Amino acid sequence: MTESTIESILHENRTFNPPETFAKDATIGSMEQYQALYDRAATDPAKFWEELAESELDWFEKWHTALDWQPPVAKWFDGGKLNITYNCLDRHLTTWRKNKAAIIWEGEPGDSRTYTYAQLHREVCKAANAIKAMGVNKGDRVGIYMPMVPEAAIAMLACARIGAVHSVVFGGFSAEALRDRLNDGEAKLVITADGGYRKDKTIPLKSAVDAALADNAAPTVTNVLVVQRTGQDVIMQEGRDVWWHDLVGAASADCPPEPMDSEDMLFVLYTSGSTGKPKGVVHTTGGYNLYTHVTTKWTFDLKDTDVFWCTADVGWITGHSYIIYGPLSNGATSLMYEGVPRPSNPGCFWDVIEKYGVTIFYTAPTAIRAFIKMGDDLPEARDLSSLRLLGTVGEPINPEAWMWYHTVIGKEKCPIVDTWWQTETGGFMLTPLPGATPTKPGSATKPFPGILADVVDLDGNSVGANEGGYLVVKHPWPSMMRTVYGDFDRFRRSYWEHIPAKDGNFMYFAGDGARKDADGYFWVMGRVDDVINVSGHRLGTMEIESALVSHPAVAEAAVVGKPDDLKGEAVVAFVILDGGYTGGDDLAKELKAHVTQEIGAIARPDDIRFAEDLPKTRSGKIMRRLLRNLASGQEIAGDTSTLQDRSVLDKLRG
Ligand code: 7RM
Repeated sequence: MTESTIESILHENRTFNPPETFAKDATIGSMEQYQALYDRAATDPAKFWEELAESELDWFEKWHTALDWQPPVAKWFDGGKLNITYNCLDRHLTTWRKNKAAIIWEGEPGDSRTYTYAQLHREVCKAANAIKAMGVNKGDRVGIYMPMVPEAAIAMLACARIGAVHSVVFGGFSAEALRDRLNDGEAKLVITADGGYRKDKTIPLKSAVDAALADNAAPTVTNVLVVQRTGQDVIMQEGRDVWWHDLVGAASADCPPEPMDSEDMLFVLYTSGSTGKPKGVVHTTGGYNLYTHVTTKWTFDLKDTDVFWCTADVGWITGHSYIIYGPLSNGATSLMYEGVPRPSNPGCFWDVIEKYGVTIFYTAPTAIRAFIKMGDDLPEARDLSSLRLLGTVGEPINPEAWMWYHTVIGKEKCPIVDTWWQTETGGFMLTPLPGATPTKPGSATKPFPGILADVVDLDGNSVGANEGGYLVVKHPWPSMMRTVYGDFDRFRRSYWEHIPAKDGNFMYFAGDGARKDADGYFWVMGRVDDVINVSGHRLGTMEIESALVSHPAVAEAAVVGKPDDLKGEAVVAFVILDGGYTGGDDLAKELKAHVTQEIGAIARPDDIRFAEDLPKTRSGKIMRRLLRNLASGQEIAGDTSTLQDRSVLDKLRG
């Protein structure tokens, strides 16, 4: 965050009450109701969730234990059997929702399709039978590397139908990043497309899969299932690659849902941490189904008439939880959009809202800031009167952007839900309930019922009002991650050992800094580890450093974030070259391209600074804090007494 953002958040004291008409029709329509619900849940969280599991989901067999908590291992609804696709599809077919739109897809260029619940069910069953025929069994992992087309959702649901574990890799990741994730998860099958549309161009996906699998570099993968999307030329490898339309097209539409144990793995999704390679975050079936269901229902105050649009890509957790599982479990209409705002079509989001009468719009602060730059004329030229609720996610929202969203898009009549959560949490942790919670621009307000969140110091003591500290959760919740795929010890170290247990409460350490104000409102300040947040995308500085060091010219690299008006943070890389290389524009360009090749365009450094040396402690640790000051052009702040060689700083300052 920029200094002016921090400044304005610290002094933000405007409050916006839920509009009366909104509160009147809301499921949770007052602060008293929220508080009563919160208090009841906090007294006995397991009982609270158990009652909801009973009333909100369909189970093939009931659980014997609501919560089994052996920190840090939580089992929710152990002994229960269900299938998330039964809750997302089958159960709606015996109601009027059978012919309701489940997914409305607005594609590029000018394509569109709608799937009713009955049609989606049929496509999922066919795809499930197709992947079964390719030898995928319950428990096997399937990589999904797709553009934003309905087949991406169908592929995920097809895996869940037969008990296979999906591992979606964002289509913007490179072949190298894809290969690492396929290998870590030991995927048997990859589902992809020939290509996808991105900003008036097509991106090759199948050829990236080919590159990832070349020379037997991902040996567990035996097949590739390919959706035809762009029609671009691809090479189909005999015996390995199969077209979706051939195999799924011919498959039977009869596929009973596999009865899954509540704690059976549903999916793996990779996310960046402060050390090492990305972590495979593991989510399981019952708890995740319940939590995404209930958070979607209450936070978006869902009605059967809603057209719900979450603008995330299905490659991120937001797409998993709030395009697919949460909305479909509720029988809602979920809109999926393949395009992105771009110079040739800056008003495309407002066109989509007008075209489909979107009622709930959920996007990221970075997008909102980009819209502000594009001017008010674009949204003002469209009819946005269908909107009744707005949401934001991914990074702290600066009060200016919040106010613009509130006035220009929401016309001062739509509540804004600022939802704080993570890949690891599966669903919203801090969020307003729109009919109840008065909002303050820049605050994610209060914990969702059943979530015991707090701000603590490193000893686990709650800090006072408006004092900064670490954001923690003190009681397990149904959709918490269960482990890091293949590395339970890393799970324990990353989330459970930073803060000691207090009064028998183990604390989940989120990696974010926060404060609570005198009203108990949470203000999330951003990461306290070496994770940076670029346009709402989470990147580990160490990943980018490893990518840089893998270039022959680079001896050492240190990556930090620098405040950026549009992206939240920009990537700045300090690079020390090997002897024989000299820094310059060409090499900087080459290194940026190298990072794009190794990870993907989202990790491309904005700024490469060649240096002779890096500021280090006497024990050899890079002092990133000083590099962050340098990168943002600030004065060096704080203690520099542990710095080994003070002249390094002067040289870097130039
Ligand atoms: C959903 C998602 C998680 C990190 C998290 C925060 C930041 C997300 C907000 C936010 C302030 C918010 N998953 N973050 N939402 N910060 N206010 N409403 O983004 O795993 O990719 O990232 O994102 O730092 O730790 S994620």
